[in-house]
Amino acid sequence: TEPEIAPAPAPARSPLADRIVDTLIHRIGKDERAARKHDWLAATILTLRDEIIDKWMASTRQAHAAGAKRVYYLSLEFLIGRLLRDALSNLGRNAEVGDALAVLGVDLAEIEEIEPDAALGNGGLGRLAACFMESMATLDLPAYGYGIRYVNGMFRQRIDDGWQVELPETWLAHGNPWEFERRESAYFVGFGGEVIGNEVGHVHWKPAEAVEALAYDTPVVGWRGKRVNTLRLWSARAFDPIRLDAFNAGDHIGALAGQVRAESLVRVLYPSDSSAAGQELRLRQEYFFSSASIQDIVRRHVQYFGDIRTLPDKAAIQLNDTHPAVSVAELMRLLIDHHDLPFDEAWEITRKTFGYTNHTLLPEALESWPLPLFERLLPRHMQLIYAINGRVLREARKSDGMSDQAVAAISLIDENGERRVRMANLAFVGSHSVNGVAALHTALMKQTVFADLHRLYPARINNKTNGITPRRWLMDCNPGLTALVRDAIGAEFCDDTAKLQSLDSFSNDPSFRERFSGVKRSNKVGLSNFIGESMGLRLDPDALFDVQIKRVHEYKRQLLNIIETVALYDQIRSHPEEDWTPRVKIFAGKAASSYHNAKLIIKLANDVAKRVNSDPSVGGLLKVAFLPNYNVSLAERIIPAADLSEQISTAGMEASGTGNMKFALNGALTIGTLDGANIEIKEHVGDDNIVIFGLTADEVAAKRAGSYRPREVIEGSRELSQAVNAIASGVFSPDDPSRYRELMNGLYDHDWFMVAADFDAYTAAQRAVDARWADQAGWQAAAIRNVARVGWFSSDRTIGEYAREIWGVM
Ligand code: 26Y
Repeated sequence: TEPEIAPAPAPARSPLADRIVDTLIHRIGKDERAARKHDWLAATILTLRDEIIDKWMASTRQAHAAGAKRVYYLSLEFLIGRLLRDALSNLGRNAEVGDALAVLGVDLAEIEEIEPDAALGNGGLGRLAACFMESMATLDLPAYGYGIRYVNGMFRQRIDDGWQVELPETWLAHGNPWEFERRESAYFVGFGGEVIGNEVGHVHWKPAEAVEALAYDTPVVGWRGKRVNTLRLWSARAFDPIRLDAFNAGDHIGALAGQVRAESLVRVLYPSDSSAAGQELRLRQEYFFSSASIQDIVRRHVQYFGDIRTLPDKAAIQLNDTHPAVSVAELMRLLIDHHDLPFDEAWEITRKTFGYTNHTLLPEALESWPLPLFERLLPRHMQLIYAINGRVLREARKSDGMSDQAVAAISLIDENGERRVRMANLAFVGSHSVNGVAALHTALMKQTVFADLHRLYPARINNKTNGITPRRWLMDCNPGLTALVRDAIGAEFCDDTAKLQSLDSFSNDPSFRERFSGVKRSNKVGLSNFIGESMGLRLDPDALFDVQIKRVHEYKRQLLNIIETVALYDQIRSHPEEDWTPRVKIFAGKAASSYHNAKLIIKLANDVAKRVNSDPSVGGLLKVAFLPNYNVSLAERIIPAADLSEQISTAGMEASGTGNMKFALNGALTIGTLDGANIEIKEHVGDDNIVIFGLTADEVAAKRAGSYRPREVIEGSRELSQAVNAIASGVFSPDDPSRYRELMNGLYDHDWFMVAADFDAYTAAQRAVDARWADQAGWQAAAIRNVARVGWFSSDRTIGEYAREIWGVM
């Protein structure tokens, strides 16, 4: 018989639970019974925020009292994701808040899940900015992030019949409980008009139109809540929200035109990370946020320190790529026109204050603006850029051995064809430091895009290899692995990921390997359940999970992976008797809405998935899944469940990559090319714990310069030609057999991304992966060594280097 058990007394409500309920009632206006999940989420965030505010103010006061130098990170993108879990765990309040909510009948994990992602960025560059913000707070650096409060961030991706469809993402639909509107911090930002006065006398810019920039602040909590910094995002509004004269005259729409114009500035994130938009709205966005940020920085400096000439001692401004590069001209304008400094002094202050980070060498992503457009929108800045250019070119001509060609390459104005303003050159000459984001990338910067500028300013280019925050990308997204590691080596790694090193010897411990693979398996079960529920695809958690998740771009070569998948599919079908490794190929990623080939590659992945997944003859040996709407939260789900990390860009083209670091930290093995940070990951984990294949950057350059004939390569490889021909002839697209003909013809004709050239090496590497997988003990040991040896790729290490070597704040 069942023993009789008295019902447990309802646990008493903690003061924290009372505060959450109080917030719910008084700030959301709901009682407990009427509250829905979103109300609980908002009440929890607001309660937590109230507690954060004290630390926030203490951080500001402390920086002020110390007269500290501040860091300003200017970025058009911050790809933050969800904030609640991150903030809770950084404050060490997870359990406490979870318990308080449980007493109220609310599941913390459930409400964490409905927080919308703040997706104010495209990909790597925006996510890096978010990791950096967290690390700057963790390292107790007084720092501000500046960006735009887009109403619509990164689009939501739906897959309709295999095709990407872009939908607006409305992350602000339920309000944003994290942010504070700062009505007192508003700035005038002008556009167009004319410049009055001349170089000698006092110059004054009279803009033809203006908007007001309005600040919204979000707290950024560092690890252990040591410090809380500010992410300040600008919104825009018209000075006269409504023109009453026009309204009264019956022009109801025209009366609101100013407001609409202002709002259009902050409406959308440009969803491309590969080809510069070149549109007026983009330049307006760049200037809008640069001007507001620089005005804010200058105002704060003058208010705290009195003398604008000490700016470089008290402010370090980092430009996240060239998107905020017009800030260089904006600071010059404020120093000269508003603070009456002579040009030379203003130039010295400017250069000492700015640093510039380059994130891409792709020529089509290098920003430049048609001169007439720039001049019309920013006439005073155009003058200043001419003046800066005059100085730089004089220096260049004086320097030994500068050819006319080199001088032309250094010029801020591109004179080939339509004249354009080169933003990378402006950022370069306006900064005391120019950095790349991985060793190879930095070396290539010196050899290619910036070769002549590097000769003129040889001390300026430096490397800062990227990193990721281990809080979000290990401790928060992979609690199972975190607990296991803590049991094995203690908790010190939570404060210093270099300490993960002590895990290394555990790779030889069979019982630890067992537990390690148990954690991985349970993460895989979790992901399988998610995929089962969301897309109705059943996966075997014991198969090898082979993952490529990132923006879809030809240089990242999802196509190489898909073609190899087709070849493997073919092999399995023709040799079913062989001992194939069961694999799940997982893809996710968005394509820029105007990028035809990238969208076609998404369709191809889906077409291949459809065919392979419904073919009983491959049994459970191969499955393909394209997960829709890749974002930060989905990455947090997938990465802990990955066995194999695909980092297969054409060598020389991926500046760094940061996904590669996240996978390794979560115990996946990398299959990759010698590109970006893969090279440094290989140096850290050791040659035996990574699978490298393919052409080097030098070999790619040589092939491109020489006589590379992809057609011969394809025809020379039976597996490759079979796969390419199958795709080209419509085997995967029976409803439209010619769908992929052009895409495949591109491989035959030029193959810029070396898919054919690297195919055989890639296939061989994949078969080597199969062999390694068969030796589970060896695989787990290598995976453990990855975790133990990639602590160096923490963004704390990266930010420490920026702080000491660029910003002078540590
Ligand atoms: C001008 C506009 C079209 C544009 C917008 C966004 C151009 C580029 C971008 C974003 C580039 C980007 O995300 N680059 C990535 O930066 C990461 C962080 O440094 C690198 O890890 C990654 O290799 C690089 O592609």
